[in-house]
Amino acid sequence: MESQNKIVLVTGATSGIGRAIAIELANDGYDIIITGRRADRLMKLEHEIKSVSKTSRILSMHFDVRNLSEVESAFHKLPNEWSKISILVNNAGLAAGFDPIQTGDLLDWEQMIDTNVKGLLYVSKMVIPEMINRKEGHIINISSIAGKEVYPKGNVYCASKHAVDALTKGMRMDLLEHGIKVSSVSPGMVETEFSIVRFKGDKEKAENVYTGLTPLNASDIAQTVSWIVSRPKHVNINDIVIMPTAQASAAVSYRK
Ligand code: NDP
Ligand code: 8X3
Repeated sequence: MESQNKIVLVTGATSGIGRAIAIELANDGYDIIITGRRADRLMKLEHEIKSVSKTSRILSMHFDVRNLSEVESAFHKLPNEWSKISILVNNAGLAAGFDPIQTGDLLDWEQMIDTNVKGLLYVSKMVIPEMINRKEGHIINISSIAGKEVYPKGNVYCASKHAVDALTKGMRMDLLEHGIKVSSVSPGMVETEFSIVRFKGDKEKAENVYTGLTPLNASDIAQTVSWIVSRPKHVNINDIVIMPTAQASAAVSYRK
């Protein structure tokens, strides 16, 4: 199988979409580097993948994407046999808060911009040079419908995902001559820990987001990524916007 022994790095693999992507791509036969801040969850996922996949190697890397020196130190410690990363999935991200701009919390804004935009850049900066050396690689940025549209109270989260959309296009242009593919996946509602994080642990508010409709699940996005990375060498999927059937746009959903 062509995918055998290629190395994938997934950021934000401790939960939701990133976790599902790590499992899906391990099942596809890739070697996987899983990353996130929660070391206990990384360890559990490592065991889970090892117990089901006989062909995939797995390595955990523990860092906060917002902290440049942590990111650099993690990559400098990467064992040589793991240094040739073929696929980077920039997935770590979050929405913090759901407030109109006039009452939004500065710390929430900084957390979203530092994670969704600067964190994506820090990790990409570590991975791109080796891809350029090998003239081979694929970067997949997990953006959002919030990177295409703005909705009320989405302000800074939407701005951060619009930045991801712009960076995806910019990376694709700049890396073109190096044979590196750049794609994005832009989902609508996916039921993960995303809303619990956005509403700071308020489970009722988080559950209300999905009331009366069937949202996407993390595995829907993982299968999409698996399809994107399995296209032939001459084919690049620029972007996939993927929504629940019950959602027509960022702000229009049909609830029973
Ligand atoms: P989850 O909250 O379930 O997972 C978020 C992941 O990001 C966790 O693994 C978390 O790991 C990681 N993460 C967050 N902050 C940091 C940080 N500072 N450093 C390192 N890792 C971090 O949410 P989702 O799986 O839903 O979100 C994944 C991506 O998908 C995000 O970029 C999100 O914006 C995007 N998305 C989500 C949608 C949804 O409806 N759920 C729709 C569209 C896009 P840890 O806390 O261990 O560090
Ligand atoms: C997450 C989807 O609609 O909450 O990116 O912005 S949404």
